[in-house]
Amino acid sequence: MRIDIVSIFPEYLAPLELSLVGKAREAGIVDIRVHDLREFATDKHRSVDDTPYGGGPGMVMLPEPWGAALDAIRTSVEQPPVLVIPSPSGYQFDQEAAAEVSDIEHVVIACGRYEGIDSRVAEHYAGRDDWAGVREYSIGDYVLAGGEAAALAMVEAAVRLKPGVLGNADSAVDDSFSKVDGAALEGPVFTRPPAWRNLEVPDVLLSGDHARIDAWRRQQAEERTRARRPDLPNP
Ligand code: JEB
Repeated sequence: MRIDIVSIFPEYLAPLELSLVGKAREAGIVDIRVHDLREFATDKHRSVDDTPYGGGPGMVMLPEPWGAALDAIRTSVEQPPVLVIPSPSGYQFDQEAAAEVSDIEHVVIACGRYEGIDSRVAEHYAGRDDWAGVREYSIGDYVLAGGEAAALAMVEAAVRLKPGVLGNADSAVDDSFSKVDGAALEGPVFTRPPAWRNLEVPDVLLSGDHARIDAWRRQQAEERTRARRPDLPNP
């Protein structure tokens, strides 16, 4: 899988060299390339933004540098990529979306700043038959200052689903939000020591009675889901 990320703050994407995603890159499972949008600005001041038509606060990203950057990436590959645009007004980037993105051979992520990217960029690439579509996604109902933090979240959520990335091949499908086992949150987890600062691990987990342990875990997960996320399915 290949992921190109375009941003005016390419250093913001440095954490993609670390931990799980960094190891997946070293293993050749994912090829991630970060590009500086400003290198595609052509005027004397390397401008990437201008005032919004119709008035209002802030600035909007110019379509020309985005067109130049995205066309250059497209020219460097044979197959049509999917364009992903993080946006506070996007479709929800949930576990299902992460699984879909993890199955795409080439994803290009366009990280905006200011008030976002001129809307014609998404419209243009959605209508081109040498691109495989445009997906605008939001990672949650809060407002970020740009698309980079969202891109980090999306890449990590997608890459960890790739075969060979997790040590345990089964653990990715067993998580909270996986549609495999209903959609309940996971319950509390514990490790050694059995008592820490006057807090004890629940006896049932030390009992060795796996039927009782499974029943307890299911009940804890359902209780937590009811309390914290009444919007989620809970069998
Ligand atoms: C993503 C972004 C901005 C109005 C418009 C733009 C580019 N869940 C999310 N919250 N915010 C973003 C996001 C995602 N995904 C997000 C891209 C951009 C925010 N902004 C700032 C703020 N208000 C610019």
